[in-house]
Amino acid sequence: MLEKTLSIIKPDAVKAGYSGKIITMLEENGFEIKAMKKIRLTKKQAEGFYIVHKNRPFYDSLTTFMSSGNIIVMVLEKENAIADYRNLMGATDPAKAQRGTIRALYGKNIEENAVHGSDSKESADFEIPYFFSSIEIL
Ligand code: DGI
Repeated sequence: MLEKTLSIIKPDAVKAGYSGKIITMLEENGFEIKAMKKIRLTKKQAEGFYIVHKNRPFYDSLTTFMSSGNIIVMVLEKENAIADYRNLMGATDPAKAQRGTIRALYGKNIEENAVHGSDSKESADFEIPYFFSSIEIL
């Protein structure tokens, strides 16, 4: 099924200059970029985005990190986009991510792990409109 998913290039990867390489990987793997912008989240906006994690011990650290620098948010489209992009990202901890995945190549540690991707259709339905209105999506 043709699906949309939300992708974020996180502050660590934007700062390190990996954005272009990551976008190339997305295109080479068949993802079409339907919307894209570079923004910087406030702490409150990062907290709202990660609200499902509000009771996790790393919530404050994660949202501080996500608001520490510029990010690139994208809507990606492809057959089976949600699961396929999760596979291309690799495991949350870059040290455990399969070789050749974005996190294995460009992630630093379990928090500064280069990219985000929606983990389900329900997440994508919350995350895409968090950043984009319908007229901003091709
Ligand atoms: O969907 P993922 O990004 O792979 O992972 P997740 O939904 O379990 O967690 C969301 C983000 O929270 C993850 O990309 C990085 C951060 N995180 C997850 N587990 C830990 C963590 N950060 C720290 N510091 N420690 C953790 O154990």
